[in-house]
Amino acid sequence: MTKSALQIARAAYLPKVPAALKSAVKAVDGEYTQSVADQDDIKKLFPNTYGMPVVTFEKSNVVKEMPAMNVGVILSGGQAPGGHNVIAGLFDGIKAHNAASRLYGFILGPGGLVDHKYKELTADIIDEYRNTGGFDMIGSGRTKLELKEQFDKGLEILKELDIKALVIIGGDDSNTNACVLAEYYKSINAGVQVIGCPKTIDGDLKNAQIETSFGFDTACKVYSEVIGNIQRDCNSAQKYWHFIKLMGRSASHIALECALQTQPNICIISEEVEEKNMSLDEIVTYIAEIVAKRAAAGNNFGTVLIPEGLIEFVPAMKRLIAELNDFLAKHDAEFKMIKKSEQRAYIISKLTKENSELYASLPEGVARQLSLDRDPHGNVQVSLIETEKLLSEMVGKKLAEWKNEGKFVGKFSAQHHFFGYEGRCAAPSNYDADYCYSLGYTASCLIAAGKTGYMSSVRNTTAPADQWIAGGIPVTMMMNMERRHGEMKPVIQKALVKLDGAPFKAFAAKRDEWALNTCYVYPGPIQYFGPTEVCDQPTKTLQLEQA
Ligand code: FBP
Repeated sequence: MTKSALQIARAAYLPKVPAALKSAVKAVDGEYTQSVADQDDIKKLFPNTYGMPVVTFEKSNVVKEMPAMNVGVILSGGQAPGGHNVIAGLFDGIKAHNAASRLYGFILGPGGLVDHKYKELTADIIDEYRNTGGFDMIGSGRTKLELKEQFDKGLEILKELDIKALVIIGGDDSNTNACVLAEYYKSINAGVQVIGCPKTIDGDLKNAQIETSFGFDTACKVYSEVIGNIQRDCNSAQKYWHFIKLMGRSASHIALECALQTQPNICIISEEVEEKNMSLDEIVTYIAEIVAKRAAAGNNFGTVLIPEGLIEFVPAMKRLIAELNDFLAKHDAEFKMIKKSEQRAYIISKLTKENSELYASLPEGVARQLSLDRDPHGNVQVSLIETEKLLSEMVGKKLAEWKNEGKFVGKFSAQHHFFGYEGRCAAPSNYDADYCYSLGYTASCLIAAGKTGYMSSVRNTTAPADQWIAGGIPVTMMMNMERRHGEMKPVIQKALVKLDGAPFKAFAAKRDEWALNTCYVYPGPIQYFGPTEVCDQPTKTLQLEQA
């Protein structure tokens, strides 16, 4: 396989790790823990894994002989830069404990465990993938591991391969399921430990114990590079407004981080929209007013960042989608009989007044998306809605009205972008390469210490890597009860953008200045070699949160 010069040089990069992991370690148990909420319920549901102490690994002068052990690993959900380094760290860790230990990767996500699809990960395979982006070493998938039958089927192959520990690398849902699996295997004395690792570019798996999910750092840096490039283009030609949608299924952490890195004219934060109960029209008016003010100063250009999940945070849209879901589920046959050209009018005539008016105000394409393309569960596929086009069309319409009224004197011409897949498999930044390798290595230490139901944790990551703290957090500690598909379930709390948190406050303090003036920052591409202030900076979000 032909490799780029960077790939070849990058393969030799040695990730920086916490000082404790450079020698033999001892596990130091901290205080016993409680779940973040609903303690009685969670305790009842996890009798074998509830309340365990936080673990920290410290340097030990005693090198203990560990028995050889087979370990399995699964990549779950969307790709995130650094996944291969988690596996490399895990591999090096179990080999350091005993050279005869073996690592098996389950193919294409949790489904590989259930369907018994796996491959042994040997040193030559691992070396091929060190410091590379992507999940292609073993692939990933979105099969949910949640049923007893799946757990039992998985146990068959774990027994066959003599695997004593399983590491699940995933987001909040996958780690919740990892914990349920840990509890189940412990309850039946299966002899299999389960350890989780925090992954997702969305950055929404974080809490008091987990500073960040891996991949967020690299993905945001890739998007910020491109946003910076667009801003320079935009500032050079001074003729376009760029509407840029950024990935992040639900939370707006990516949009916020990119705004902090690039200082765009506008960035919408979904959590604020929900908190302020903003309508689509209010969002459009907010954008149009900035466009008009900049135009009045002769600046017919600008940038707008839009989080992918925005639509579902607009309370009125949420209500419209809910009514549409119910209505179309009940009247599916009747709806399909109606001529395409008449479907829109039909829906407008059937919805309640508020929803009908909102639906009628939507551009044709978006309205069609809402009523036609549904997922297998009958839900609107909101991620397919081109929010960037929806907003720019509505802004354009409003500005045309204002032009007639003499309130807008400029030109408005829009370009659209969606950045998501471009960043999910990028070569991990130094931060992610180091963080991921350390998470994987720490997972091996948790396994060696006999732990199960823990998430690998590496903290203090705004300090130099030497000072990072490796350990493990009981997953039950991060859980609360939430309604999911009509049932109360124990889940890890999803971390949305906190409006009283330092990153949002830093953005809110500056956004008016960025809106009217042109304060663009051009972060440039991720640098893998060079001075530490260029190569090793964590995200602004993390720096502000930890300050
Ligand atoms: P994870 O939460 O599984 O890490 O995935 C996040 C994500 O990248 C979202 O940002 C995005 O909405 C979604 O995956 C896209 O999913 P898919 O890869 O299935 O198209």
